[in-house]
Amino acid sequence: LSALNKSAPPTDAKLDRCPDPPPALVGPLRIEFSDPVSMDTIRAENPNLREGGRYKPKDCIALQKVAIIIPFRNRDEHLKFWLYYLHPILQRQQLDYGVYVINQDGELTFNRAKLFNIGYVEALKDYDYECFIFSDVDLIPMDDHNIYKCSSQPRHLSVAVDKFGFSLPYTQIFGGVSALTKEQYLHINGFSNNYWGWGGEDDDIYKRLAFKRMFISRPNSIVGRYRMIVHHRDEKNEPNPESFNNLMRTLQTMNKDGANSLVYQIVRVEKDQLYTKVTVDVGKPA
Ligand code: UPG
Repeated sequence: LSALNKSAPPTDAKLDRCPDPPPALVGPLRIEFSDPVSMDTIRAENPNLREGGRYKPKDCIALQKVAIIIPFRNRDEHLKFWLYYLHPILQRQQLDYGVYVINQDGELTFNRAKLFNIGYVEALKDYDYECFIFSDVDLIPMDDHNIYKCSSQPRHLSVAVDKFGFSLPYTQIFGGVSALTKEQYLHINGFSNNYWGWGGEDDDIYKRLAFKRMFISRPNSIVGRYRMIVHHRDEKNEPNPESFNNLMRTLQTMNKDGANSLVYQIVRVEKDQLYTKVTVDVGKPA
């Protein structure tokens, strides 16, 4: 038994926690979208990833276990840039992380917030994640000091997007890229399942947080710079005509519309070296 013990690889228990801040960060990054990247290149450049887009540092225990949830449909070119830029950043940040692409099946109206709820549930089937980053597929951070982890308050990471002149369009904004711990997410009953089409679902999340007396933490507007990949409005993601009415009723509906009322069907789960893709049927507006 003692001989066996000697030859056993070191267990996590013998490792120290990773340093904070992570020592390998480089600061401002050059982000551009002119040359397409191939999946094979990205796989080759990230040999330390495990199946499903998983990583954890070898020499220390990560400060947090983080699931990154990306709502998705028909944005393969954007996803490639996201994977190309984010995987190296997340590894330098020494996170214990997994990437979950939640792909809405079919051609019916898109539902971003419901896809986030599904991502939360599906990621927890894999691992005991404690922090959830909810990220659009087309937003790339321009500084690796913008750490993809959670804070004691809900955190909004995409504070200075190039499309908005590198400044915050309004102070309550919580769309783009944001981070909630498991506790913060459950405290607001997750997100609404009832925002179909573009707009409003992110403001509904903000209202839920505010009603629960939480406030938004943010990096400064230098560290929080982002590039958005230029795109047109997608088909079947037209502005939601109900969003204003829904937003008037968040306080009345949030306890019964959210994590506790989520219904969906899994169509397929694919594990790639770079991500876990869960294709789901989210249904359609009632
Ligand atoms: N998405 C798809 N396929 C679609 C539609 C949307 O993958 O057909 C995903 C994708 O991740 C995208 C995100 O949904 O990044 C948001 O949709 P998009 O049309 O890109 O919205 P934008 O106007 O660029 O985004 C801003 C915010 C976003 C918020 C949205 C509506 O960045 O977080 O959800 O406005 O309020």
